[in-house]
Amino acid sequence: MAGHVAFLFLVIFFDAILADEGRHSRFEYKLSFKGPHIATKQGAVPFWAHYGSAIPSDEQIRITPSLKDQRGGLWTKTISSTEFWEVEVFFKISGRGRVGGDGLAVWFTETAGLPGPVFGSSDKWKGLGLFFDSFDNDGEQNNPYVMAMVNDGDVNYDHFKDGNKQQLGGCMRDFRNRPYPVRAKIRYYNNVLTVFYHAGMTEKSDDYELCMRAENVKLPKSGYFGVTAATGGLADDHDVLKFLTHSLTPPLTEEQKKKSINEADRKKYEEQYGEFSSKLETQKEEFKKDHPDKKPAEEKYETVYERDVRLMYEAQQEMHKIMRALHGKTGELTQEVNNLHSAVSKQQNSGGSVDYSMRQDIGNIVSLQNDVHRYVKDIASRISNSDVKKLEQIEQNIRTILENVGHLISKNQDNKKSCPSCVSSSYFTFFLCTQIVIIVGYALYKNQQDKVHKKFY
Ligand SMILES: [Ca+2]
Ligand SMILES: [Ca+2]
Repeated sequence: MAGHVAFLFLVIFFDAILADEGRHSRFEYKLSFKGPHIATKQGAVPFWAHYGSAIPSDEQIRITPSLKDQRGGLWTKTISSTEFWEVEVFFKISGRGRVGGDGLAVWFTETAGLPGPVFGSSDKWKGLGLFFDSFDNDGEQNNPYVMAMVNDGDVNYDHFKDGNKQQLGGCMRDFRNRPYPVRAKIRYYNNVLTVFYHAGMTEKSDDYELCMRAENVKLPKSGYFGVTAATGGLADDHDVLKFLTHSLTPPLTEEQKKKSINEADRKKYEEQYGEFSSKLETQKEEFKKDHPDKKPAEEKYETVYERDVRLMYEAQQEMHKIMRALHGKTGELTQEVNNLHSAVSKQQNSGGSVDYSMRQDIGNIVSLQNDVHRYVKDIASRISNSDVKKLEQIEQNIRTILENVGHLISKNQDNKKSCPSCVSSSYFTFFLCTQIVIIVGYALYKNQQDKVHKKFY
């Protein structure tokens, strides 16, 4: 007996060393669930599919209620392609009777199980089943019992003998009606299968004890995790509160270790990420159910923040474009006006008849052009002032320019014969109109940008 105990301690000791020094573990959120908010409003568990009597709720999934002949189950939708892994399951089996039934099973199988006779799942599975068998079918007074069984897909579970000749290993523990959730930690690493058991008498995470250990175990390299339960003539509530899966890979090299962030932080972030993903998935499913005709939110909508940033960016881009165009066009316009002016002066010097009022008009246009230019510069340099007054002034100037241009054009046409070197009136009008459009456009964008600025600050 003492030797046996010593052996157990040795096993636990070496396992602890392995846990500390060896494996690299990664949380797999698509193969896990935990509360709060396990279920969506419609009663689905993100990344998991359930069947039979299973009813997901906020904090747990009731795989069977304490009613006769119930079967229920919950399986991952995603296939796990990691060869080695560790699963921690938190559950409660409770019933009013001194004896309960039938029990609960945790699975890792090549294909997801269907409703069936083995603790709520199909027989002849390919992979591992860990059974929490409440009812003593063979009358050996060795139940409740925790038992691991590996099946290659050909064997029928011997329900009437509690599979006692089929087990890979196990331990006799009473897991019914415990004050806290009972836990099982199943580790499959380098073809060694280890099951640790937490009796649910405390909430301490380190109260695990070794239940069974087997070497040279061959499980499918990829498969589905599941948890199922069944009741018979006797019935218990079978509730699962958490299912946490980690993939296990060989330890990191020194170089990989240097690159990776602190292990504890990483685990924490992974689990947080898993929770967020799960929550997001829940919300997406709820949204889909509530709005069956609409596309997923992220395709169609942007957040308020994203929209504001986009508006600001677009407004600034447009402003830059307009400012560049304005700059270029103002230069061209000034050049044209100067040309016109010099043409008129030339004509005057050469003794040609010059309409005095026409020159006055041109002088007016130049002065107004300068006014407009000044206002634009002023607006550009001041962000917070109200632009309404200035816009009105600009508008007034533009009207005056248009009137003057009208006069100029008619006079220019009258003088066309005596002024062959003058700039064509339509060309000149084009430049003026372009400038007007640019100024108005700029002013509008300026206002828009101010609004966006005010929203932020
Ligand atoms: Ca049994
Ligand atoms: Ca038995």
